[in-house]
Amino acid sequence: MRLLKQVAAAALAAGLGLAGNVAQSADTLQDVMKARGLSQQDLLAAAKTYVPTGKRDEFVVFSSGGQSGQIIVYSVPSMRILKYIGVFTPEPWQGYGYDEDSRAVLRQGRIDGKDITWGDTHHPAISETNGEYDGQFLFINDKANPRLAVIDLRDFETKQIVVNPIFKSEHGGAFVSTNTEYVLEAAQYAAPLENRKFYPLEEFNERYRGGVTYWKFDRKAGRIDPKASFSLELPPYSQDLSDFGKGPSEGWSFTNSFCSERYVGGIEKGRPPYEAGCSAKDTDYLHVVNWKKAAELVAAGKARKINGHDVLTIDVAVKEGVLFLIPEPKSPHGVDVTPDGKFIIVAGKLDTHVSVYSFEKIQAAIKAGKFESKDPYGIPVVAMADALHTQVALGLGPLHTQFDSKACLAYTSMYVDSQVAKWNFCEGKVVDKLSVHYNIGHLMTMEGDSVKPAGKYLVALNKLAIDRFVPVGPLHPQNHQLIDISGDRMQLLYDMPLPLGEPHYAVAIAASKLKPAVRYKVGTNSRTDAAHPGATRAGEEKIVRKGNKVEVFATLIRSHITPETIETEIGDEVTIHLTNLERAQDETHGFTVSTYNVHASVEPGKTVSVKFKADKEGVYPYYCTEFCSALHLEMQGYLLVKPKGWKPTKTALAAQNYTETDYKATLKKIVDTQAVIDQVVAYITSVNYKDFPEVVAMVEDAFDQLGKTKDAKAKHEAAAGKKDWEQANLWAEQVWQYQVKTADLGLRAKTFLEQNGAKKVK
Ligand code: RUQ
Ligand code: CUA
Repeated sequence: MRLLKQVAAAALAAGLGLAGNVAQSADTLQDVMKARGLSQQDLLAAAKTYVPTGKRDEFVVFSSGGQSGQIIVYSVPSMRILKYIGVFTPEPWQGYGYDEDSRAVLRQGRIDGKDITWGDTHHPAISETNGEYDGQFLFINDKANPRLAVIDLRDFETKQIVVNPIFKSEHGGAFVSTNTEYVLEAAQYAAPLENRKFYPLEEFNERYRGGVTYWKFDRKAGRIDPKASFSLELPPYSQDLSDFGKGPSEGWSFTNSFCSERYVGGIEKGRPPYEAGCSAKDTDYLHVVNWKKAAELVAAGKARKINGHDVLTIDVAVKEGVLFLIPEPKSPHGVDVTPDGKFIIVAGKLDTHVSVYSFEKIQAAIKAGKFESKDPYGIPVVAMADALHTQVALGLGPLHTQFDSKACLAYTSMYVDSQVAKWNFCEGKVVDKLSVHYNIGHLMTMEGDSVKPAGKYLVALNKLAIDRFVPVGPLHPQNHQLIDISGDRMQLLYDMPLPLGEPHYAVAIAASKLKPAVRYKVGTNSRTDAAHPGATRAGEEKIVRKGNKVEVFATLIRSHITPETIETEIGDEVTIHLTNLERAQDETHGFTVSTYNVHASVEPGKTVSVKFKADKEGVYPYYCTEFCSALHLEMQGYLLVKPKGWKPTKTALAAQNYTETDYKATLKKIVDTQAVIDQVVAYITSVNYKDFPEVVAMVEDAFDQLGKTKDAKAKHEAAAGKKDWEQANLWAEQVWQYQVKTADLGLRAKTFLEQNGAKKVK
């Protein structure tokens, strides 16, 4: 109790309980507890998850976005959502699917000429080096339309989508080998491997097949190399989850199945449904594959081409000794290799046990040629008894297993029991159980798939939320529950609703391992990492017309889009290349043209193109869609779509009639603002600002802005010399605009320095 009180007091000191309407009336932690009906346990949980402003979380989670076809990024322990990454589905904020360059990525995901603009994402995987997460790349699969995507963690953007050449659905991916040589994708519902080929269900056993694809990853290019990838043909057993071996089991991979009955339903014909026929037998098969040897066989030309893709057929795989089966209890779901690579843990959905298979025993049986039988396709079957290390009764509906930083400790989700079981896989005994809400699917520990799990936290990815949150209609959010696993007993800390599809699996990495960029090299196409042909430097903006093709080379910088007018004729094909000239952190500009369904997110340095046919006469405003600066609303322009053969009758724009008095007033404003800037500069240079890289960048940017005043100043003075007060006043106003941006940055830098303990120099 004493300790709890101390923690609670510390939490209060950290600012807990100062939010919301209780803040006015409740000044002590006791008051807050009373007013909000909180227990000591609640406060402890709150203190463990609270991250004060300015501080950051320890882990970053990449969660599948389920039917949204996206990835959700949040951080632990605060469970704050950081980003949604558009993967298989257009995502307007990032311009994903609304600019040409990202559309090119989505187009890679077309299947047989069809645009597919959604995905059912299930399993994300982080790239590994020597079995440890390296934070460079992220992969995720699409179960519905068998595809795999590559996301680069330098910018958290989707770079590539590959379509599985032989499957019609998949599930057991993405999983990576210990040095990310391959990304694995296993089929789910069996189908003929040839594309556009019909065989009746009566020929299921002969013509339908499952399989597993090993996508070759080229780390240097940051892309999958489809030509160097291959698949292994497997029987139509409804393959499911998979995992790569590591350590002693390096070079091998493991894939479950859940309908080795090969049952074909048909309730409309009076046959018992799939669910009955697919769970009739007591066991299904764990597929054990020597993928290293399989890759060698493919390299040696032993594969067959199916749809132009290398496939190692079952008979070759059997003959060459790269494919084996082991029975596993009824309708299993997860298969997870332990961090030491010695054991393979299989959870049987319809069995109360988890089965721990020993890789050593499996190898011994294979080496001795000790098989209990062959399956109908001639694949040798190792007896379960010869492969098992132990079986542990955990409860109802065990699904997935993850690992602790402490040796031999594992956590398994139990769907039917709505519980997490903590157990010891070396000794085969249960250690602790915790109820979760409700019907947990996957669970995930920090870096839990790697050879070095980080422990500390576990997230339960619950399928149902039921009564946990304020109701929002019949469709409920999912519930991710954060659990403290640092002690002997598990402690539930936090419930987070995830309202963007059903996240199946998630992976978490230490935030310190991620090194995302702040800006692109100017003129980069972020989707290809190459120089963008539409890249434009300051002062080189132009509009080029060739026939009916209009190409605009535009730039964006606070707070203007150059050019500010785009004149076209009806029927023109318009391409607008946009380069963000900013170097400052977080100075993203957006771009859209009214009614033409285009949008781009242009981060500092990026070049991106939007394209459309100007097929409707009219006047269409375009503007910056990110609130980037005080004059953001003024970051605008007009697309003019003129009728054919239109001729102007008026040649000058309306004048404002500014006077010398206006000009002088603006000059005064400039002098006053400069005084503010000088004060801020005096402060910044009086302290050790150079010790703060963030501030150095801001100062650079500020002087950048200030540097632009030179040109505008020359213009207003020249105009004043000619007594053209309108031009003089407006160019003077432009000088002031640059000053305002400079001052804005300077003040931000000053605040930063004051809050981060800058010290006086000299
Ligand atoms: S799923 S709840 Cu991994 Cu697709 Cu198991
Ligand atoms: Cu740029 Cu708003």
